[in-house]
Amino acid sequence: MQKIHNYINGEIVAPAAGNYLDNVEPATGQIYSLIANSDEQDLEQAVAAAEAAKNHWGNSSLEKRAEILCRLADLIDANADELAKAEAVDNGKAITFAKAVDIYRSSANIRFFAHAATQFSSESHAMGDVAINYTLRDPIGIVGCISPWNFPLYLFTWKIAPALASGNAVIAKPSEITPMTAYLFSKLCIEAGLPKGVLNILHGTGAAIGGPITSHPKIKAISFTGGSATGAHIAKVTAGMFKKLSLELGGKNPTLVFADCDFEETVNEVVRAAFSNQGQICLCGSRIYIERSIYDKFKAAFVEKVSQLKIGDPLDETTQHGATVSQSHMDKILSYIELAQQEGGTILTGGKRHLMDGRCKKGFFIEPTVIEGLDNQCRTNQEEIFGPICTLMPFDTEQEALELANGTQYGLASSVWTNDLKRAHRVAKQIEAGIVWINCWLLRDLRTPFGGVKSSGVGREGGLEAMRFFTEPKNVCVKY
Ligand code: TXE
Repeated sequence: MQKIHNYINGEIVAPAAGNYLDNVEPATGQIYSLIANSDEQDLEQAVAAAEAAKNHWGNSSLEKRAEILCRLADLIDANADELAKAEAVDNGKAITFAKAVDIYRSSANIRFFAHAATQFSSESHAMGDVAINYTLRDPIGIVGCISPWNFPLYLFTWKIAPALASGNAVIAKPSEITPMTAYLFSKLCIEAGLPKGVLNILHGTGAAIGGPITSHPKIKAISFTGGSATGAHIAKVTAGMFKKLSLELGGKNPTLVFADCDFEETVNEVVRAAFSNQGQICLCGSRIYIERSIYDKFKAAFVEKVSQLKIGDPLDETTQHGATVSQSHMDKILSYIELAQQEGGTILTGGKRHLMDGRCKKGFFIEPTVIEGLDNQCRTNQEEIFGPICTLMPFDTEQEALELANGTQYGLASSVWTNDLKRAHRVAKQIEAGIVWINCWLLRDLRTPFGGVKSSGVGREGGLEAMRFFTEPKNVCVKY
């Protein structure tokens, strides 16, 4: 059976202790590869390699770094079909989605930050004719990047690209649930001529290798995307070590539909916002608030559209809705459907595990599920489910819509659907979220700040925010 190995000091290597985890294909429920379950020994090797590589890489010319990173981006594009298939097998997502979103964005991330590095500049502050301050922004040294399973290569590259482009040596850990494309990517790093030790990829569980990465004294910054509970744990572990921390955590994102929206377009996009990637996107709009005067009309059109989503084998090009990522995640989502009914919710469509024939008969498929009749305070509307479930709720006034939208511990993303320009700006200003989309969803410009407020995280990724996170500012004051 294929083994997924680490990438340390420019080479693909087996884990020192020889421990492996099973890797399951979500669409079939079958083990199809084995994953290195790394530990401290592997980490020490990776840190030693990063230590040896960091100064040379950090002092190399921006053009050189950008050239290597662009070569890596080109290699992702050249291998897009293979990578998309690997992502669909490993994660359960539809292959057309994997290609159009995951793999497309992975190379875009790397190319974007390769160019960002060549354009990055630091500040200067003149003090009249007394002095001039200038700020140096040097690489931090060795940084850790820990990524989740919902966008395996996309979020992995979203972190390592700015870390590398700004001159750091990186220890990266992809999710143990979806390690395959990071493994394939390590081979592309060798092909692209990335210098040894500049990037080290360690596979394994959060407990076995994620924890040791976050607490290692030589790793000076941690960029993490994952669950809020894990983020809180990492914040605690790293607090006393004064590491730089960027945490992109969960969401329970509101979608506000006003009666004056473009109806058809809104229905289509709100379906996409709720169910893309089987609802397993931290940005998905899972609480949908609809102005009462169009509630029934919107509900009917929305439910019809959702019930038409084609569930199928992720490798089938016509599939729109693939498998959820694991048995345990599927069980968690199904338990929330049960809970929603106990809390008084009515299922309008979906509500069950979807059973298939043939290759996928043991797959982890869940029907796209729409629920109404719940209040805002119930657990279904407060907790991040991270699956193909959304709730519909009516509202009467803009003020009420805002109170409902802001009524959770999360504050990552939101979308507002209206043709009233003044209202759009007014609501955007008052929503407690790091990201507000007006009449769109997941329209991304990689230069913009990305991240959340409240329990959705600390810090921002994207553009200059990421370049600043991965560099250490030092002010130099020169008296004339
Ligand atoms: O995330 P974890 P899980 C949410 C979603 C999901 C829940 C749990 O609600 O149901 O989180 O998912 C590594 N020290 N999101 O369990 O555990 C882990 O190995 C260091 C939202 O998969 O947070 C993986 O690489 N690292 C989300 C990464 O952290 C640790 C995307 C994320 O895993 C660690 C995914 C530790 N102690 C889930 N424990 C989003 N914001 O997009 C685990 N890890």
